[in-house]
Amino acid sequence: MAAINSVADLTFVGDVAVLTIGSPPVNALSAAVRDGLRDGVRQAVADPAAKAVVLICAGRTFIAGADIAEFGKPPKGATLPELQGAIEGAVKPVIAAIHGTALGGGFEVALFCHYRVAVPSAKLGLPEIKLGLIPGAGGTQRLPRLIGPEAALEVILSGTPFGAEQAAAWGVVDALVEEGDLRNGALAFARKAIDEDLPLRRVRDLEEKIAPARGKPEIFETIRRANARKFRGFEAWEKAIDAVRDAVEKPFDEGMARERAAFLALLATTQSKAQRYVFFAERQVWKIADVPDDTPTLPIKKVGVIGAGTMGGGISMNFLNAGLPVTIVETQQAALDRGLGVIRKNYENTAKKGRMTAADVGSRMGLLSGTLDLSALADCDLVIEAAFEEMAIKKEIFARLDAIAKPGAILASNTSYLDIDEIASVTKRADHVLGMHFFSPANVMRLLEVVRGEATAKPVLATAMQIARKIGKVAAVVGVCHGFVGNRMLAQRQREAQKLILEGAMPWDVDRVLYDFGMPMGPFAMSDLAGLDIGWSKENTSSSTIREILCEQDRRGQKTGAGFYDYDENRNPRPSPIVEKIILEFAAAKGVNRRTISDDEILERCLYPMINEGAKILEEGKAQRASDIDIVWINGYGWPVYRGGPMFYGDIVGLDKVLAAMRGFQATMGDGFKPAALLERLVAEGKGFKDL
Ligand code: 3H9
Repeated sequence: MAAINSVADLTFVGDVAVLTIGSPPVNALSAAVRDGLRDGVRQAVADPAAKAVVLICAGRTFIAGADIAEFGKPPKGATLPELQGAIEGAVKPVIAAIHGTALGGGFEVALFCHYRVAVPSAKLGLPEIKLGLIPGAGGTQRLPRLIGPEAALEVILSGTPFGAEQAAAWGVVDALVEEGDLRNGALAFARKAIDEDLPLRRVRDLEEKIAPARGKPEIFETIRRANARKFRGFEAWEKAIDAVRDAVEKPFDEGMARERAAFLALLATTQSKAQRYVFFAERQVWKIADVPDDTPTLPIKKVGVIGAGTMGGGISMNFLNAGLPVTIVETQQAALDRGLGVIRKNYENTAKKGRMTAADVGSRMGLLSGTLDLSALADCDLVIEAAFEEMAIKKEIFARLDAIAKPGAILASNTSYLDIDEIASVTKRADHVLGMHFFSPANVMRLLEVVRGEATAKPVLATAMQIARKIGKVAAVVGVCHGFVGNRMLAQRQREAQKLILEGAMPWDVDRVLYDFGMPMGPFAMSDLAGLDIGWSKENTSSSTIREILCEQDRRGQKTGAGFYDYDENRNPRPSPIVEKIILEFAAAKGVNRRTISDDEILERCLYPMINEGAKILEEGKAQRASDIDIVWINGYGWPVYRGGPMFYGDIVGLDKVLAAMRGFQATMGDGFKPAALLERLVAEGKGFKDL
């Protein structure tokens, strides 16, 4: 075995040279890997003893892409064109041997090769779009030549990997080899290439799959139209379509040059920077400073859920989907029946859409049981309480639960606001109590806030994180405070939104500004969807807010056909003259002198107080890192990923600008806008949240 460099080795098996890349954890295409590939292939090709070259990776995967951490830094090492020249231009067959995930630049390197073999479990794909990029090493030019432009754009625009079997069916992979025996399978293929004198098949030269699309711009127009909604606000996707159209219409080298230029331009955008930041943030969020990865966890084999309402039902579905038995407890038979019925209906609807089989519905429902008897939870390892949001009720439940649940069972509350420590105080196992705050609809939304109580034991916290991963959530550890991270910051935005419509804006103005910013909907559309009557009652209403007045007029949101907006029978919102009148009269009665409010002010008033609150959350230690807060907002509230989250956005705007605006608001509107000490400090030091 000869070392090419620190990550590449060249060995011989008879007349086949085997170039092995070993750069854990995922063999990303760093400068060292690029050097090793270029020099290794060159050396093998120059060696008269080699008749073919196998390119294979050590560890868990083939090259999983460019090294994302290298982006934006000065270029080092072999360039991709050099690498491409060495491999594609080799005068001996080069065969990629693929296991794990051949993604992005890794897949593109495999496409430089003359042949590809893979084990059936391997996955291939071009996920660059998820980083706000397009493939930059020929992916947009070579893949269409193998599978046609439409299928290539499906791969590129979805960013979702496809399996080796599909790859083989498409001819992207030339042979599937036995699972666990990749090296021998690849050697056998090399043997065949040598013995049968297989031609050096260069993907760049293939014509058959792209020729039929030539001179048919409508193909790309259709794809553009079909994707416009999904990609609202994103920049990269149209560049991907352009690049694939170039693959069809332009000579290969010109298409390559244009792809490269588009890739580099996207690399410099704030969007891509934000999406790459989120990539690492999503991985960081799992790490808890004082809870090492090897902290023991508790086995969770059976789950109890208290409450069969919307939340309890959604929460239960997560565990059923992961194959864990769930017992739901309710206080009334009717409520229990309704809750179980909704879960079944949800599954049946999924089955109707073809996303699940009838057998799947049966097996999931088979894991579910319902009861009115709390003591049925005695053998559960984890119980999640999703009862009414009132401290007295929660305390009563936890006291009873503590007496029933087996020793060592974890007791979690799905509270959105309440003090977990106070809830834990009524139990004799405060160390086994924490918050697991799901977001509605709980079976769909990816976010889970794991609320760490004063006394929560480390293995309990580690177990909650582990189970969150198992049910496919993104979990962020947060501290005990009113509304935790997400709702605490949301409250800032909601308060300002309400004030803005008194001062001069209309609900649809505020919503439009936030929608255009990239949020899925604005605060008033969101209120209408959730229902304006949450926490409202006919008995206690006093016309003291616009929301109360709307409820009094039975404008309680979408469900009553009217709220801040009027709705047609398809639930399409329209600005409401009635609401406009209500707002104007209410403002007049309050003596408010309405004024014109600019879109900029709406945005700043809604977002800067959130950023400021995020800074307070950080200084109080209620979140571990600014990027955790961003993960909460992206996964729980639909903050556009291309804006990186509120804290990232604060850094992009400039914290000095945020601070100056907060000071201005404070001077005119009071201490609700008092800047966080952390914000003051960071600005004084010329730093951003990224430097914490
Ligand atoms: C590209 O290729 C552009 C080209 O077209 C053009 C070039 C000119 N770089 O996810 P995991 C780290 S764009 C740097 O926990 P898993 C990751 O941060 C790239 N680091 O493991 C983590 O570090 P830590 C296109 C990377 O088994 C550790 O590896 N490629 C990269 O759940 C383990 O990762 C992609 O977008 C990277 N490319 O999943 C693929 N990848 O332990 C991105 C991973 O310190 N990667 N790390 O937290 C993935 O999708 C998943 O990591 C993968 C493994 C499926 C590979």
